[in-house]
Amino acid sequence: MKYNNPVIKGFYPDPSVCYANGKYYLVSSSFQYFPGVPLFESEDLVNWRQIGHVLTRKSQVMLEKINSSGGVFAPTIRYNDGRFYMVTTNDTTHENFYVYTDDIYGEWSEPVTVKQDGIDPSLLFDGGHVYFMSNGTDDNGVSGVVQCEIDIATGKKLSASRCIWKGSGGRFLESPHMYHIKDTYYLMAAEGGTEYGHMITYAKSDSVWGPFVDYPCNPVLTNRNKAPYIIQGIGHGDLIQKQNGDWYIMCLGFRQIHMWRTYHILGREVFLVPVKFGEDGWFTAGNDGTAEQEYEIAGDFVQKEKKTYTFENTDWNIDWCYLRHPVMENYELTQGKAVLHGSDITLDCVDSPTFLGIRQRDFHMKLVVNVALDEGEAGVTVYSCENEHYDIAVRKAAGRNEYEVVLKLNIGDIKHEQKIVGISSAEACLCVDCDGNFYHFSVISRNTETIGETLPVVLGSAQTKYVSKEVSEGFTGVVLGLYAVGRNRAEFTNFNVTYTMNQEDICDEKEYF
Ligand code: 6LW
Repeated sequence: MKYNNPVIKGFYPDPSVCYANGKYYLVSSSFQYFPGVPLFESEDLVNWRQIGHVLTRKSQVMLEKINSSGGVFAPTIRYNDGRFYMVTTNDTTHENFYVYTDDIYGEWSEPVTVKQDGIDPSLLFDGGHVYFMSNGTDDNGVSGVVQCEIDIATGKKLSASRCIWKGSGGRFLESPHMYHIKDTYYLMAAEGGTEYGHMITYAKSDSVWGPFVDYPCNPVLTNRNKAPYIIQGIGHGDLIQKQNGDWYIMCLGFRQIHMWRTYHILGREVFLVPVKFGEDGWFTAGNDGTAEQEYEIAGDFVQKEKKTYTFENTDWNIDWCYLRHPVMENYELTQGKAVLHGSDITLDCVDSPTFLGIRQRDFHMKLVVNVALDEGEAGVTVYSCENEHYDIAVRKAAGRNEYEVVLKLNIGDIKHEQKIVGISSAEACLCVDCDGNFYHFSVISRNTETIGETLPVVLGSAQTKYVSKEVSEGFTGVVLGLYAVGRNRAEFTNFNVTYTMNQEDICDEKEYF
């Protein structure tokens, strides 16, 4: 059957995947968001269901006031002898650590630290040995893919850290993963940086310590010369064999907001690309080394996609996230309702404002939510980071016992109140529409009779590109946040995000020019 990429939409970068007991499991980076490391399950590699997070306790990860796009970097998931391991870097504290669990649906252990330099750690369980590799500097000061053997019970190094591969010459060698397939060790990595030059390269050897021989046609997978094409930045992947014997790379990539516009807002998403091994032991990937939107996969199943997200059909612990370590007393989350208590911490702070977020997963989107508050300000933020975010909110007017709805555009040092509309009560229905190129903001105040039959008051529009990663920098994507600021109580109800169109719909040049 045919499937479409991305197979997981929205900001879920740096995918890593393993197989255990009839299912596939996938993790992705989470940076400053908590809980850390989203965890997914699949039976076919195409349909993924988030089943939780790996780092669910503050004791497992330090996120206090960490910089945006710092914190939890690229994780690797592996399964060995009945136990799952997730190894990652806290880039802010420069620590590599792993946690483990024997129950994929349960809690994970406290962190075990490994004293090796670098980021993007990975593990190879091989013949009773456990190898730990990362992209960093070895004990002799040599940089590249660095490896040591560890004691998996303690994380202690059993050998020196040695540079085993320096990549194929691209900048930012990262995401090393080692595989022992038949008699050969394959070392796969990413190079080129996680932007438009991103690529996957590999080398092979008879020994886990090398020397490694580069694949003669590196990069094995990249979209760096594929244009005009909306899927870009293909890189950082993990190799996985399906139970029918077919091989795939699960990798990250991003979708430009338009074929001719080099901006991306949804973050780096998860792509599934077929791999073929040749007689000579080298493998190829995708279509002559590029990743396409559509592929065939063996199996009689359909690709399902959830188009609507509500309070009722999402799980507070799975679909939603917080910034850094949340003050949980500020959140009362019940069936069909989120009550947020604001603090003095605003969305501009590198801290933990009262913020309950859900990733934006596609370009064409309509979000509505009812907000009622007593004091201060509460609403919806289209959040890239503390510097770039668009906010629509109900707030109490300064010095008066009246309420208003405000649209605030924050683009770097430019902080602008675009429009203020008075409303006759302390509640309103806030609406955010996205068409790929613009966010459109409007309000339906609650004293109007029926939402469906009343024309909303338009507050304004803002270009999506200013909350893109090309402007805002860093490694995340847009998260739609419900927020409260001020010592207040804000009630959010009737939340609904509906994705209305497919990416193909905005590939049409006519729509932009
Ligand atoms: C991650 C690196 C990367 O550590 O981006 O695309 C960095 N790859 O491997 C942050 O996600």
